[in-house]
Amino acid sequence: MRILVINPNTTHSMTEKIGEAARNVAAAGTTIIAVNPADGPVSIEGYYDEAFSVPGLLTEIRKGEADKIDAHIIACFDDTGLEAARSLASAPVIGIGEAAFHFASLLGHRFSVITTLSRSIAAIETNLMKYGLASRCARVRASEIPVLELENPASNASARISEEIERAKNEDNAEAIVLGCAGMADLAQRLSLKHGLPVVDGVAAAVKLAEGLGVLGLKTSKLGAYATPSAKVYRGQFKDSAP
Ligand code: 5HY
Repeated sequence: MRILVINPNTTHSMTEKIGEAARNVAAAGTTIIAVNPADGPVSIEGYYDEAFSVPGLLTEIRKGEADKIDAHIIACFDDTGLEAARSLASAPVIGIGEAAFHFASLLGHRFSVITTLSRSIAAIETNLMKYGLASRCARVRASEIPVLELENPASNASARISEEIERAKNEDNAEAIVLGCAGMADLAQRLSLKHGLPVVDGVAAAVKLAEGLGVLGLKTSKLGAYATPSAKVYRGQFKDSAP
């Protein structure tokens, strides 16, 4: 099967890292195609960046559908544009945040999320409520690391995340940890060994869920919420985006 992994920000080095993390866990016979839009923010930190990342994301979804991709993964922890993408796609669309929450809920009674900046917390908490998993999350914590600092080998990102993991264990009674940024995908295994509890990366979780849905031949329901958008005129710069 072929899985399209879309980094909705426009930082190519992060797309490469995400693609590598996906390929590291992909089953034999699974091809990972990692892309990012040409237009949009270099990183997504809060609601304003999210809004401007969605048009480029949907362009990549549309291309994937035309290419008959077997599944799409939105590799931004806020699951940016997830519902719109599902409305456009027939193949399954999996957000790495939703995937990670479900994996963590299978591994412990309560988990904590460690994301980047405090401004990203609200969207993650809102998604947990939307997905019905807020009661399983002890706390969403910010490591106060800007997203692109995760691309800097000289940064102390891993150490800052480790500090928050220890706080989550001691203060939240967290039994599992979710890494709240696609850019943390390469840290999960090392942090799990260091801190002695499951540390879930959403990219890896999403790949395995996509493979499972693909093997079962399950696709996005087009009844109700994710029904194909109704035909209408779109004007201006989005005139070619009309359903
Ligand atoms: C992400 N931003 O996974 C999110 C994480 C965040 O550019 N990729 C981004 O901080 O919201």
